[in-house]
Amino acid sequence: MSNKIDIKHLEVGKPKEWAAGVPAVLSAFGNIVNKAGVVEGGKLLSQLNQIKGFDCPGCAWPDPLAKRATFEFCENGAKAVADEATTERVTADFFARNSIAQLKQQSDRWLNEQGRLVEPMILNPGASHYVAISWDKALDLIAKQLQELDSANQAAFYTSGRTSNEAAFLYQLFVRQFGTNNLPDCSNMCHESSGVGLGETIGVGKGTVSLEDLEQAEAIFIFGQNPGSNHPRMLSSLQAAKRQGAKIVAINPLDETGLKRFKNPQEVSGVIGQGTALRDLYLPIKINGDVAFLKGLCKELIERDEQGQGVLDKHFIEQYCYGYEAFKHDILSTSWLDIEQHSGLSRRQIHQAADIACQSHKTICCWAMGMTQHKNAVANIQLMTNFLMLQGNLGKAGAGVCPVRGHSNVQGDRTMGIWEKPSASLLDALEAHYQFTVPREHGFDAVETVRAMQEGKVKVFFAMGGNFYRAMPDHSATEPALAQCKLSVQVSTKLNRSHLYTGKMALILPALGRTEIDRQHSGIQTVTVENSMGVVQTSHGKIPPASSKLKSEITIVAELARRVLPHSKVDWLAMRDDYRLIRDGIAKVISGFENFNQRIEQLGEFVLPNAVRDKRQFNTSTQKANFVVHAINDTQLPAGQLLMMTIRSHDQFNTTVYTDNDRYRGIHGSRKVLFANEEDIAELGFKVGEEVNIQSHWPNDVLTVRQVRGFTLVPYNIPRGNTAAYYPETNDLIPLGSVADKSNTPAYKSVVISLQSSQKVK
Ligand SMILES: Nc1nc2c(c(=O)[nH]1)N[C@H]1C(S)=C(S)[C@@H](COP(=O)(O)OP(=O)(O)OC[C@H]3O[C@@H](n4cnc5c(=O)[nH]c(N)nc54)[C@H](O)[C@@H]3O)O[C@H]1N2
Ligand SMILES: Nc1nc2c(c(=O)[nH]1)N[C@H]1C(S)=C(S)[C@@H](COP(=O)(O)OP(=O)(O)OC[C@H]3O[C@@H](n4cnc5c(=O)[nH]c(N)nc54)[C@H](O)[C@@H]3O)O[C@H]1N2
Ligand code: SF4
Ligand SMILES: [Mo]
Repeated sequence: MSNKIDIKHLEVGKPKEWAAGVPAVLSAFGNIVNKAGVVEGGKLLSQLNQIKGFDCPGCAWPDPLAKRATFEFCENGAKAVADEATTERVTADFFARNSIAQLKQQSDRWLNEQGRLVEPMILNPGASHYVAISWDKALDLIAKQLQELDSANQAAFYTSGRTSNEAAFLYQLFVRQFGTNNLPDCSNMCHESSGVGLGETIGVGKGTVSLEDLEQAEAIFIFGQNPGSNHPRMLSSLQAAKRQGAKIVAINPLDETGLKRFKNPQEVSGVIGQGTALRDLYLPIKINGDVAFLKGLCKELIERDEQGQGVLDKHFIEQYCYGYEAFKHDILSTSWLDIEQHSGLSRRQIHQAADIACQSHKTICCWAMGMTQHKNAVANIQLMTNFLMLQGNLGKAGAGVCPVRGHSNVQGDRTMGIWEKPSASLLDALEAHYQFTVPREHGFDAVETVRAMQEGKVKVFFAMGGNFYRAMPDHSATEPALAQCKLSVQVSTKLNRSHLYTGKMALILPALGRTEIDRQHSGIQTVTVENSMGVVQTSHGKIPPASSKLKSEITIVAELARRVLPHSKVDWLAMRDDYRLIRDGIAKVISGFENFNQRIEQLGEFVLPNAVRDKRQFNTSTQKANFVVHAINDTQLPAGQLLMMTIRSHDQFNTTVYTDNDRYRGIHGSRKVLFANEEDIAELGFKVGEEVNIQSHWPNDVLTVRQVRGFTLVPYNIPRGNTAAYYPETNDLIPLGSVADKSNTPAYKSVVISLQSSQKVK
């Protein structure tokens, strides 16, 4: 494959054969020293993920329980810390110099590089610039706008996943006492399909494995995940598992570097040696071919069992499962032709995967966005779970489901009640403890929130972190929807595009970040988070705040709640002054958090109960683990069309772009690339390195042309008919209505596209 592209700023090299090692260490230290300085940077890295330190604001990968290494972080954790601890500042002067129109011309990367937001700002109706406003005036104004609404349901309260448990709990308490369940969150765009899929099959919307399980597993199937970039310390756990003899299968349209070979920067051999080969089998599945593959895998297992090979765990199926006969019938009547055609994998490849499953007594499935962001994402999750159930791989050591979460506290936020579809038990507990009538009607999720704005049903949009405008699909829908709102509010640490595409009036409320010391009346405060494996742990900020005008998210919620709900019996300000009081409330309302304060004071961390893991108990409609029948989805497209997945580079955290490079995939200097199979490039009449416009196609689309321009064609080892491009530059191609069944998650990874030469259109 010729990889010689060097146009404008873009340089394309060969994808890397191993991950981490010395380049990762250099990048980690380089980043933090450049952005935060030697002294603060060093202090931060020494406290990152330590017991009395602070929790990494990067991803939700867990830390080992109790014992920690001196450096318990990865390159991308260091980048996330450096990005927050930057010494650059976005002041009122900055906003005076830069109009909204000018800022809109800047890239996401440039916006983020301007530094930390340091004082509250307001964009008045019709104004061209943000101007400074005092905290009191800003909060009074929001309170007035909320009180003036005809109904509480005319406001929506978004949450991104960095918010602590305490802030999330207080926030949902305020929102529900205000009177709505309109609590969309980034989960709606992320692992919602996992929650929905697992809820129906095993009765718990979370993973069922611990780090120890992962290291003890005999087989690990990794679906649609790129841990080398997005959960880098997962590679250490995979290495540990390999050393114990585990076999690893990677199911991914891209042969991601991090799953090939890992040089552990914590070990001498990782610095100077060859590293550890991780995956034993790589399956180059077609995008969205997982339902077909999983049905093939289950078919292999069931057929081998029928032939007397004793593959299935009959006892588990009989005692703990429901619906096996119908499932078996469906699987056996699925044809190999369909399976091969729609998965893009050969029967031989599926046979090899089945060999690994059959040799294992303890199998884990890990997955991330490659499974959750498709129309049939819920089917993906359910079939993966069903595959595990066939061999009894739930509720036993070394086995289970492992949805690998994104944001560092996205799982905790849900546990705390950030959910537009709260369970009746949560609402009952809130009502009993806080003595107010809770709203019972379900609220809007992220996509529904945009629709409600379009229809004038939501008039105030309040975001606790994140970059809603940029992270959502379809800016042609989101922009006018937000513009119709009377008010939009962003509680933020860094400047982003959601500060530029706003309601008629907009506010920026600058918040303390995870790394910063949070001092309140009762002293320095501690917060808690829950990682991807259900472990709750403390986090203590370590460096002085970026500005004396920052408020903690908790303070912002408490001071707003007191204004909006003057008759509330909740003592908001007492909780603001002492976060232990919030934890006392959590202990009363959320199960698993009994004696919350005592436990974290004594232990620093604890593991939440999990009925499946702990007791093989399945709290589903049937009280059993459910087998579910799903049809194979069609992955064939008409000639001239390609399927595109939108993915993350190694140098971004969601919408925060650190650099224009993607080291492991060999990309330097530009993010406007489309990875495609070289044969497709030729067949469609294009040349490698040519600049193209990308148009998307969706049968129900309201727009006649949906297009992004000027992307360079990069040949890549990807199945025929498939392409990949970076998020968020391509989000405009995804119509708001293109979502997963049941979970309503945007189908960010199933975008049907065609290409046009950018020369011809100009
Ligand atoms: N450094 C860094 N860390 C992060 C983030 C970040 O942006 N940067 N984001 C955080 C967040 S919020 C999240 S949700 C996670 C995301 O973590 P990932 O899910 O690993 O991130 P993506 O880049 O979206 O990668 C999806 C992977 O799925 C594969 N894939 C796409 N479609 C399919 C498919 O149909 N089938 C299969 N089998 N595979 C497919 C892609 O090739 C890619 O390897 O990472 C978290 N951690
Ligand atoms: N095309 C495409 N789109 C996608 C995805 C995809 O794979 N493809 N992935 C989706 C996924 S998985 C997710 S999770 C969403 C992410 O959606 P979001 O969570 O909304 O977006 P982020 O980019 O993580 O938000 C970054 C902003 O959060 C703010 N921030 C950072 N830390 C803090 C903090 O501690 N407190 C406060 N108050 N603010 C803070 C900063 O201002 C920063 O600019 O994007 C989704 N969008
Ligand atoms: S793996 Fe995730 S949580 Fe751990 S240090 Fe890296 S970015 Fe932070
Ligand atoms: Mo995510």
